Amino acid sequence: EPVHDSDMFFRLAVAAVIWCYFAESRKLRGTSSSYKRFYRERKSFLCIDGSKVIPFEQVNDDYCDCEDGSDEPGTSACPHGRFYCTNLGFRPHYIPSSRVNDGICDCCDASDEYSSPANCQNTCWNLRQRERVSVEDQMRTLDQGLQLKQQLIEEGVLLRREKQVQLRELQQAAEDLQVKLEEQRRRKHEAERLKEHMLRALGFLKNTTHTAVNYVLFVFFHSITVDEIQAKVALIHDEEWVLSKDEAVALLAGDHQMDLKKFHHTLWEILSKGDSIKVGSLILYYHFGSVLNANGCALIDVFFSLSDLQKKLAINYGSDWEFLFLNNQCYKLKVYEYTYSLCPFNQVTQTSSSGEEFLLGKWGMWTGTAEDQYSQMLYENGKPCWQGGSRSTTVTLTCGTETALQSVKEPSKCQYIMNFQTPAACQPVPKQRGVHSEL
Ligand SMILES: [Ca+2]
Ligand SMILES: [Ca+2]
Repeated sequence: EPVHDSDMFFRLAVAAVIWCYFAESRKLRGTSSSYKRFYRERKSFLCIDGSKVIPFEQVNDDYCDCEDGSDEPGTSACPHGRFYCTNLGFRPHYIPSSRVNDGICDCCDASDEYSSPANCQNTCWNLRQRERVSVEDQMRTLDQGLQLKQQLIEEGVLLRREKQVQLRELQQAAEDLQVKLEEQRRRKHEAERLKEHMLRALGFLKNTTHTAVNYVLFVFFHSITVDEIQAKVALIHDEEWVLSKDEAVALLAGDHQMDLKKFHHTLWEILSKGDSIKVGSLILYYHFGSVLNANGCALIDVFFSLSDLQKKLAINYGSDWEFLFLNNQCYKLKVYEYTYSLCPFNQVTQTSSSGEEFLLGKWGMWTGTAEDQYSQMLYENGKPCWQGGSRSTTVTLTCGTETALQSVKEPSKCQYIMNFQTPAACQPVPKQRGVHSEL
């Protein structure tokens, strides 16, 4: 019957269209939109690496034909193949083709488990929502962090000004004391000269020769020798308070004797400039011996304060001095039986529950990236390690609304990693994650 025939024809045609559609969707399974053009051919398929031509039926037939796995984008047949998760509504990405129909949901759109007992649900929308909330949280933190940073910058300016005033006051105090000491020395010198004249007269009178003349000469020239320096100058260099002969000679500018006034001037220069490198990164403590009095002691105190302040002001506290407030602060974190302490621009220590303290590094330098050098700090030359070298700590700074030590790890022996959060580390341009990346 013609009616029956046409009905049959219509049904066949619909079936053919549906079959073609599924066949095509099967052939395109696991490919990204940019790669779909390789799978349009109806007769044959050229492996994407160009190595082989195969009949088009062999695409996604669950048998690996191409070496690059390009004929099986939607099955797990090829060992090096990759499957494209479209993840509509979230981020598309590739997974190794071995994860196709392996019973574990990998793509948030569940497309990798099209023929498996695993009952995968489409979670792309949830993921997107969760990410949006997280991004909003981050943006809020950044906003607050930047506001706090602005306050820190303003405080930094005041703090810096305060320290500079302090520095000038100390310099003035040192100069005043220096003048007073000079005056005292001058008076003493006068007295000694008188004494010397008398001794000389006495010496000639008594006809005493060598020793008296030498004594007179010493008092007259009022110079200082290597031995005297070793006796009167001590070095505060960790535990050692000893000045070697070489160091004493270095202080006398390579000579074995120096005019006392010139020597005092040299010492003053070294101390006031904080130029302790000259004598091997040491701080000098000058025992003025019998000459030392209240003014001398005060001068030494001023020298110490000056040198300390100058060293602190020489540190790089950020482009807007936003990290200056961290000076003289320490941040602690307890991890198991250890308490870690980060004192920025000073040192990092680890204290065990028994109270034993280890130095994990002294302030070294900023070691951040080229675009943000203030994203990382290095503390080095800590307690020596038994296998050589010394302990060191790398501190990564991240943006946050509070200033706190967040985590401590020891990824390899004697090498510590800390995460430190502070508004001072907030940067106006957030590092956006690649929302549209395909992997
Ligand atoms: Ca195949
Ligand atoms: Ca899977």
